[in-house]
Amino acid sequence: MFTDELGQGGNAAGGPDNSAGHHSGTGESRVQLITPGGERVSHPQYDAWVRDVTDEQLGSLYEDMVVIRRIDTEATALQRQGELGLWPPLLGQEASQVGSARALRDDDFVFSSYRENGVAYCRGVDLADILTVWRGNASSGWDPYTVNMATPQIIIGAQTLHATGYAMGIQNDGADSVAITYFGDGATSEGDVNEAMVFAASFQSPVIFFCQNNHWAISEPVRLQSHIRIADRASGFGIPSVQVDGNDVLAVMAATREAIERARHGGGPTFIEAVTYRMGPHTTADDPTRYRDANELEDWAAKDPIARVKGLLERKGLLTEQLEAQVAAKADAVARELRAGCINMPDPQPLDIFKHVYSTPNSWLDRQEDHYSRYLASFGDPEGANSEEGAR
Ligand SMILES: Cc1ncc(C[n+]2csc(CCOP(=O)(O)OP(=O)(O)O)c2C)c(N)n1
Ligand SMILES: [Mg+2]
Repeated sequence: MFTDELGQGGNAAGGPDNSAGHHSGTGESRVQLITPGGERVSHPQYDAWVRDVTDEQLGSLYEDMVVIRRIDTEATALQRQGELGLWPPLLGQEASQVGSARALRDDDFVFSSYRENGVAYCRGVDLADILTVWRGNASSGWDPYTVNMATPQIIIGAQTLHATGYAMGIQNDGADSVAITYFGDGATSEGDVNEAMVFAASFQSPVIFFCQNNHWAISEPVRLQSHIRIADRASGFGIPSVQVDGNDVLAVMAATREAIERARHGGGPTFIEAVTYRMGPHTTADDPTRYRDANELEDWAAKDPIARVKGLLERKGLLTEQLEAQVAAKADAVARELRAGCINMPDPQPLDIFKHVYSTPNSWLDRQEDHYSRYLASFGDPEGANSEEGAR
């Protein structure tokens, strides 16, 4: 087992709350390369996977994380201002998303849940397209093949099956790309995720199971879902696994690169548990103060993923005024673009609901469209706004 090879000496990400009451069956350590205080600590196995990361690239990872946090803040504000129906914040999970997404090649394919808006940014998804669904303007936000990332899955865990199927396709094609699927701690209790792991292990498919253990599945704490570390669940399927400090962008990158390399060279699937924390509500419709302790939030604020990279840059003398200004300018520009893209998004027309249902003509759907269009016309809208012409 891969987990058995993990060194015992590495320090866990933080205080005892990190395990959220888990009873670790194996006592394996959590991979960490940057401490919460911003100190780079060496790791016998994982240092090698990020040795090539230059100072400039470290600055760029920092920029990504700041920008992603800004996207999240801006989208939350847009929801509060009535411009979005709902938003699922990723606050606190920036390192997990950036560290893993930046380890991918363009021809790798991502299958995510609704919370990986930071991954979408890294894949190059158009900013407004990230918001389309949350504004209620369309059933999905972008063409998956332009960025090699499927549109977010709301059905918990279903995307792990899609990723595994895609990975089996990669094998059939004889290609060396990989599929990566993102899901939460709660999703690991779903049948879909377990079935996906059975198939991935049986066929040794090139898929990475990337679990962001953010400690909560809405109001359900992770300790109720699993009495062992989530990473240890994978061994029951014969899938090598690793638990990393999910608030440590370098540790996440190192573990993801290792898993990708294994998958590219016929080594099959890997399960990564990135231990992080959902600092905000489940969605903007949720009030976490009703079910969780404020102390928990305070403990995790001390392990903030952005603060620790900033700390590392500072220790290395890389946190210059120029870098700070450049990062702030980028975050401002992205926030402006996101807001403008949201507010200027054309409203969908009633008949648009029939678009993108089938890729080929479908007589059954055409008939419904015809009925609906005649129904709309029956209102005799004088400006034609609801007529078929007006709708197109
Ligand atoms: C199959 C299914 N069951 C239930 C839900 C309702 N639901 C939405 S989010 C969620 C919790 C998911 O928690 P987790 O997997 O930890 O992901 P997180 O939201 O923490 O990122 C649930 C139960 C759903 N969307 N799909
Ligand atoms: Mg969760």
